[in-house]
Amino acid sequence: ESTGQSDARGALIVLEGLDRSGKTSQSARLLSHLNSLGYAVESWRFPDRDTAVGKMISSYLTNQSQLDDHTIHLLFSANRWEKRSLMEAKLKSGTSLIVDRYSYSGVAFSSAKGLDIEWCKAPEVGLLAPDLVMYLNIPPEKAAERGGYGGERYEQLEFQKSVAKYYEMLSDPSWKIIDACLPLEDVEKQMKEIVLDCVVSCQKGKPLT
Ligand code: DGP
Ligand code: NA
Ligand code: NA
Repeated sequence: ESTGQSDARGALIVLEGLDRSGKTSQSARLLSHLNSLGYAVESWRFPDRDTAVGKMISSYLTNQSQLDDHTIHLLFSANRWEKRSLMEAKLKSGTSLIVDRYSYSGVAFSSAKGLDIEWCKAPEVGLLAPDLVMYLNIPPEKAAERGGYGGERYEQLEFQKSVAKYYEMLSDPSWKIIDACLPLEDVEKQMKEIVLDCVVSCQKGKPLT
């Protein structure tokens, strides 16, 4: 594969799903797969807990601080905005990004708390649009059974059920819905094929939006 062309851009690939749907381990597998094929690729995740905003988010998620629902919503969004220019630079320079959670998490999790969905979407407008959204689909009960949750704020079955409903509302026909209950290797195989198609079409000049 010719991956060194300076005019070829990278693909913005987003993984979404409930907590414990397997996004994080699939991200790692996709990263090493694309790397092994010679593609420039990085794995990112939101929230990015390393920034100053990310530290506030992390403290909230681990119940070390309390914040108004609107406030934390805007912090999650700000955390995406603070990475936007770097994201654009990476994509333009030909690096593909596999991103574990993005705006859809922002809207689904906050709407699940009862915030107005349109209000939740507003601060996301102007972030880069993904080239591909893969949704790891798992019944909330199944996710909860997977070695239990880690104990962070949102990792509760009833809440995750509500998040799932909002994801369903947000999904559109362009999303690739992956059955996350299948064995890890089967999920991986499906995702690799979808991701490779996307990376190749972006290299061929699909415009960045
Ligand atoms: P993770 O690091 O992927 O486990 O995400 C931490 C938790 O935060 C997880 O329960 C999902 C939730 N989350 C991720 N992004 C957002 C967001 O933008 N807004 C809200 N309200 N929650 C989010
Ligand atoms: Na989590
Ligand atoms: Na968006």
